[in-house]
Amino acid sequence: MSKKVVVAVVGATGVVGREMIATLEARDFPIEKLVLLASERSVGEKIQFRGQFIHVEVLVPESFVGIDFALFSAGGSISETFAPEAVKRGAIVIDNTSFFRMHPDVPLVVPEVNAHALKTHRGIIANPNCSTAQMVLALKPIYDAVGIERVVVSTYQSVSGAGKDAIVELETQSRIGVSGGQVVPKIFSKPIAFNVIPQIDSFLDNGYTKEEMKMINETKKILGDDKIAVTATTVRVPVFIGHSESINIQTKQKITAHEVREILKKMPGVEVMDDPKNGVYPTPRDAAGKDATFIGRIREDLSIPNGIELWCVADNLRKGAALNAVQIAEALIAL
Ligand code: NAP
Ligand code: 3JM
Repeated sequence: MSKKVVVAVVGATGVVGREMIATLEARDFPIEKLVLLASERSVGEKIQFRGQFIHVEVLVPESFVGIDFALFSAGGSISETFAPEAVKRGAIVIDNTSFFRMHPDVPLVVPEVNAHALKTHRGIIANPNCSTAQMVLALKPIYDAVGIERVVVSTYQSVSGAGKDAIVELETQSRIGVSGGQVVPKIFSKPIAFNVIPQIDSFLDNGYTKEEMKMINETKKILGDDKIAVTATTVRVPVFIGHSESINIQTKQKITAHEVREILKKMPGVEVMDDPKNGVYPTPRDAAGKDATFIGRIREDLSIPNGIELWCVADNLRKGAALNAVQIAEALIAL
């Protein structure tokens, strides 16, 4: 990486945006200049990067003049309006929202899995949903080894996946909850403290939520195989950072738990934590603040001939969002 680039973070004051800034710094991304963009609400805010405070600017189309990479995480409607404006001005957009993910001209990329898809980009590259990103890391080596017929996933997703206001909601409701008061939900449809909510994003006519359909459709696109049957139930749990997933995989050919453990150990981005009798399996507290996707509880499904069960945990703000976006930018520079 010899050339230095100009980077804009759109949604810089959000939880994903702040994690992006920290990730760019931690990975020593070759930045010449960093531009921080958000709404009018953030005018006057300053965010530290490499020991200096950078003023947050209001997002306008002209913000993208002279930008090489624009990392978007300010919601789908902002990406819809401003990503084309950025591309028009010569920037490459790495979009964290669901807006462009299923567009046929937009590569949807987890670099360890399908970096090859980057070659066909036309200015916009999509970052998958947080729950998809960690799951495809677990699926890819199994898919390559023995093929996958069907995946059944249930998620246990932390509140940080719903943004900064959601983090405050869990904090507030937890305090009120222990003191016996009544809580009024705002961000989530029901109280989240001391509760579990089987709804992430809105419901569709088929009975699934949008989040569930994101996991189903994005998994097929990233693995490049429409024939894999995928079903998902996505659930919000009172955890601040770290999404967990119970993943059941029906493979085309038989594979043992031992073999799965061995191929996952070799998968870049994955760390196997699997010695349950000695208390070794990943939890969100193990994954928060880490780059790896952690996998444990690997076992053969007793109910079918070719089935594998596993438990997959990652920091949703890192591999689920900021880290994957920065890895995409790094892969583009290396192309
Ligand atoms: P957040 O903490 O609520 O932050 C939202 C960010 O968007 C803030 O910086 C906010 O700026 C900015 N924003 C909102 N409206 C804006 C506007 N009209 N103009 C300019 N900036 C605006 O949310 P988050 O968790 O960081 O998530 C942000 C987005 O990233 C989500 O909406 C989602 O699409 C995407 N996301 C993706 C993943 C993934 O898995 N890839 C995970 C989580 C989120 P102000 O502070 O000025 O309001
Ligand atoms: C994660 O458009 C919006 O309001 C954002 C909704 C959202 C998304 C999304 O659909 O882009 C919130 C949290 C995601 C995501 O990564 O899919």
